Amino acid sequence: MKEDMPVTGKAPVLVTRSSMPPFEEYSELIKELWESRWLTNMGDFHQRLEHELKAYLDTPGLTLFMNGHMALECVLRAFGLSGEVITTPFSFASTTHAIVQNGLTPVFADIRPDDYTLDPEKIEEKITEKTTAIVPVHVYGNICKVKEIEEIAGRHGLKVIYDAAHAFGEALNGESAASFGDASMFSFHATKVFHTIEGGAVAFKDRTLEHALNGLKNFGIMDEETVELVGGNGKMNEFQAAMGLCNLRHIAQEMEKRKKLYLRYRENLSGHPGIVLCPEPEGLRRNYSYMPVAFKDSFKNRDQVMAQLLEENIHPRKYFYPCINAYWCYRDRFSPEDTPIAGKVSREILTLPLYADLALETVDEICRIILRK
Ligand code: T4K
Repeated sequence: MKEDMPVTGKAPVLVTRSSMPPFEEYSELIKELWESRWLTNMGDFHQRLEHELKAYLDTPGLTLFMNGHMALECVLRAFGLSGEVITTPFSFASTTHAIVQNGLTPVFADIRPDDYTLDPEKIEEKITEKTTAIVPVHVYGNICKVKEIEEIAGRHGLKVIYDAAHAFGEALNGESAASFGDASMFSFHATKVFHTIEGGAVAFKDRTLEHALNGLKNFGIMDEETVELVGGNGKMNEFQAAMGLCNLRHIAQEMEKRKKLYLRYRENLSGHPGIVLCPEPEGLRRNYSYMPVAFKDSFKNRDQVMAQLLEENIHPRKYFYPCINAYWCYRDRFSPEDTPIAGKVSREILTLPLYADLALETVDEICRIILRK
């Protein structure tokens, strides 16, 4: 959706801006498609990208999808889950919608107040005899308390499927974000640090999952005469895969550029009472995809900060407000009061502009506006 732009004469600064590979690189690659006429259905670029991403994400199994949401829907389906799934209300709509679209019941547990991920201490009290899985989110690239979550899951025989939409290329103590739990979904949407225009993937360790995921994304068709299961169409096409192959060549520089901006924000904003930045846990290799900042009323109300920035044609976003359990489409089904920390954070947080070609001076300007009385 395009934001309403105030007329200030200045070019708008949006929350993010897609990075593009050099035009010649992409056009050179897609030239092949005019010759082969093989545009989709797991073509050559699709296979190459799967292969390269397995290496980059250090995962034995990976299946590409047309977008992250479809990847999440399909992996939940592939595990044959039933009943209830414990998840976080502090995320993008996709996380819960994927659970509901599978005919499962989401059960919301509250989040941790510092890194906004699902709080392991709140999970156990939500487990019932109907619970079959936990779907935590590495929100803003903050890696969840994976050890604690997986220990609980192990004790109760639950699957753990991470929504790792924000965690591409991250690692914790040398372990890839793709290696946690039973499976992880990554989003390669145009707004992400690594993108395939639209796109996504499921990473997994158990190779038997590959068969189910490949079936689910292609109508359950296993060969020309065998339709093994009731699947849909979730295939990534060759133009998307080619974009991924190009962008992967530049991912290190992409993150390096973002890191400089991210650190500049931190330098400018840290140490101010009432401005809360995410913790930087030791051993976390970040991808610098988001710049979330929480504002306490003692400093300035979040909506006031937002209004001041909008006046200057700077467009941060309220990722993620409202919480999912307060969505209109889920009215009467859930009680947002059950997750008070998520509710509070969603009212305090703002995601500031961050993308590779943002100027350091613009970061400084954004911070000046924020710090203004
Ligand atoms: N789980 C989580 C935790 C997620 O955050 C997401 C997606 C998913 C699952 C699902 O993955 P996908 O199915 O999307 O792969 C955006 C993205 O569309 C969405 O992918 C992302 N999360 C979410 C956090 O942000 P919107 O509705 O805010 O997008 P939009 O159109 O308002 O764009 C935001 C800004 O991005 C614009 O101000 C400018 C910039 N932009 C946008 C587009 C479309 C570009 O620079 N290029 C573009 O092509 O959802």
